Amino acid sequence: MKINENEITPEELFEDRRKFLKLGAASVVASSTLMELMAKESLPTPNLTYKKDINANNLKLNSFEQITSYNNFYEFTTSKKDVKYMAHTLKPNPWAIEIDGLVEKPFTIDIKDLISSNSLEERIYRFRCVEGWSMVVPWIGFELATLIKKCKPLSDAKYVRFETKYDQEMFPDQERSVVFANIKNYPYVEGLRMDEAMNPLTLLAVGLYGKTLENQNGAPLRLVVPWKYGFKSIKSIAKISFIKEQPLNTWQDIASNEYGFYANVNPKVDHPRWSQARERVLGKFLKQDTLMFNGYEKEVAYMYKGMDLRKNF
Ligand SMILES: Nc1nc2c(c(=O)[nH]1)N[C@H]1C(S)=C(S)[C@@H](COP(=O)(O)O)O[C@H]1N2
Ligand SMILES: [Mo]
Repeated sequence: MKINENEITPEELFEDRRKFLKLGAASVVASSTLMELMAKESLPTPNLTYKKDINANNLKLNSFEQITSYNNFYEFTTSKKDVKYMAHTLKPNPWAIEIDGLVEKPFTIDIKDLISSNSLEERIYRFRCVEGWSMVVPWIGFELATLIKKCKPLSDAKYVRFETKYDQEMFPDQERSVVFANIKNYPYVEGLRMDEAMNPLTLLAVGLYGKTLENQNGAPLRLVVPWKYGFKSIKSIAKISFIKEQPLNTWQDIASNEYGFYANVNPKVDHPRWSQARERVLGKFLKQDTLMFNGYEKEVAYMYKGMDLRKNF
């Protein structure tokens, strides 16, 4: 079995690379078993009641350890491995979520009440970061559409805008702005077109693996849009606004030539600096092909009919 150098998992994905290499090239075939052993760990104690996903696509879940130890959360650091050690400054309880903009009546709801007023379900989704890594996550949450209906948006509300909480005590980089060179880039902002927001796949997640979200994954409330690159899935949401015009999302604001508003996973449209044709699942040795709309073409392609996906990246 011949392995191409760029197909080998980067060092940071290995807890003990040297031990791994000592086993030699002959053990490459056995390595997937080894990787599974390395990734195996105890599951968290569940504290949420939810309806299970039947996992119709038979997706292979990443481990709790993997999902909670390799994170993008720039309010803390760009080091994916360090987020979990820094995220203790985030205090997800109590946590107010403000609903405003073009709605019948703006309101604020605490996360506890939001959770208890919705029936939760598990959604096992593929998750693809624009950087080329991916994972499969058993999220717990409810459809964004159910919240939107309760918000009673007015007819000229065409987009939904999300904001991460702004609190320099909880999110160190909001004060230091080491990660984003400009302090004005905070709070992190994301947005969806109304039909995307109402799509049954679009989830507001409050947990994973049966337990309320770890801080590093965006406690207590984060968006999950499985057919879009991971940066659309904004963490630690404190504000949801209904608006008329397409919002400027943080990454588009920082580099509009590299990150657009739509950010639909598309193996045929490369990032200006790298290919999007393939991806590496966390913990896997070999890369795999990236699927159109991340494998959710059947459920979402109709929303983009007639749109130039190269221009609307
Ligand atoms: N507020 C906020 N949300 C964010 C980010 C961030 O830096 N800040 N990173 C995004 C990116 S690039 C990815 S890939 C996912 C990572 O989610 P995870 O750490 O739960 O895997 O969160 C997204 N949501
Ligand atoms: Mo990402």
